[in-house]
Amino acid sequence: MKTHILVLVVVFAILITDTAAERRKHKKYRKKVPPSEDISNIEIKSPEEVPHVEVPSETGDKDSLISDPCAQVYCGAGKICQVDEDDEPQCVCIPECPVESEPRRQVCSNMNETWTSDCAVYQQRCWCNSGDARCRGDEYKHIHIEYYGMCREMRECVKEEMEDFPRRMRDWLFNIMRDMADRKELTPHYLEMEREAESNLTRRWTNAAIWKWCDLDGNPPDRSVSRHELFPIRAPLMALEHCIAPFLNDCDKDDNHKISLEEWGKCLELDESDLEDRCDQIAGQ
Ligand SMILES: *[C@@H]1O[C@H](CO)[C@@H](O)[C@H](O)[C@H]1NC(C)=O
Ligand SMILES: *[C@@H]1O[C@H](CO)[C@@H](O)[C@H](O)[C@H]1NC(C)=O
Ligand SMILES: [Ca+2]
Ligand SMILES: [Ca+2]
Repeated sequence: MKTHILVLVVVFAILITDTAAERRKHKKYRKKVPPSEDISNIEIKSPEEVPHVEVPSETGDKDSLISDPCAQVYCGAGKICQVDEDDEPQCVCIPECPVESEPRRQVCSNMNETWTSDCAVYQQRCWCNSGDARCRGDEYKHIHIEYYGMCREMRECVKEEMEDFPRRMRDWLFNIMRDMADRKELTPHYLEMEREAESNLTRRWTNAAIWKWCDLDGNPPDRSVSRHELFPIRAPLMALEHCIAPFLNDCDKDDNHKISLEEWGKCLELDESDLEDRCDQIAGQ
């Protein structure tokens, strides 16, 4: 969640410098980093998929609050903040998505339709949820990104691949954790867990697994990872790893649409006795 905070801080900084120049134009959405080609480099965050809450943040600069009512408002995916006639901030659907000619920017929706960009998907969802005539149909109220890139025929995950997948996933999680430690992107708490993972082989996979589970459980941090919260690992990996979807579906053994730490440990084939909730309370905010 540190990354989210970081992103917000950056966006905020940009906005403050922006407002002077562009007083009437309040663009608030972030560009997504294009998905990387190599699984070991995939780095994962999805501010866009955060539930569409409109949160006026409490902290911040009084001056910009006066000059720009939108400065404190975070509109969800597919929306931007605009000031209405009464000078009140309003979240409205993004009027225009950037024109994307790059095929890399394409995304495949849950309805197996290719869209030009993630912005276009969230814009469509916003239109449908606000009764806009450009909505293509009721079913688009719940449209979301299934994976990055154009829609394609997904190769089936065969039994042998599935059997090997937990090991590859554990490896991958540890490598991301290590990379983030190298780049000093972990909180002190998780950095310590990473050190422990480096020095104690029995803690290697478990610490990485616990860390990622805590990291995913952000919205809300209720010690269980919902389908929605899985998006940051699911969508970028789908295009590269055709086993990720069946793997994640399998994790939810009791089929309650949430993954507990115990379920997460089981599907990564970790020893239950090594798994304990060690989430960093501070990072989970
Ligand atoms: C999704 O669309 C792609 C490309 O149009 C097609 O090849 C594939 O079979 C479709 N997948 C499903 C599950 O319908
Ligand atoms: C490594 O971790 C295991 C499991 O937590 C623990 O029992 C063991 O004492 C640790 N070994 C060392 C050398 O710290
Ligand atoms: Ca959660
Ligand atoms: Ca479950």
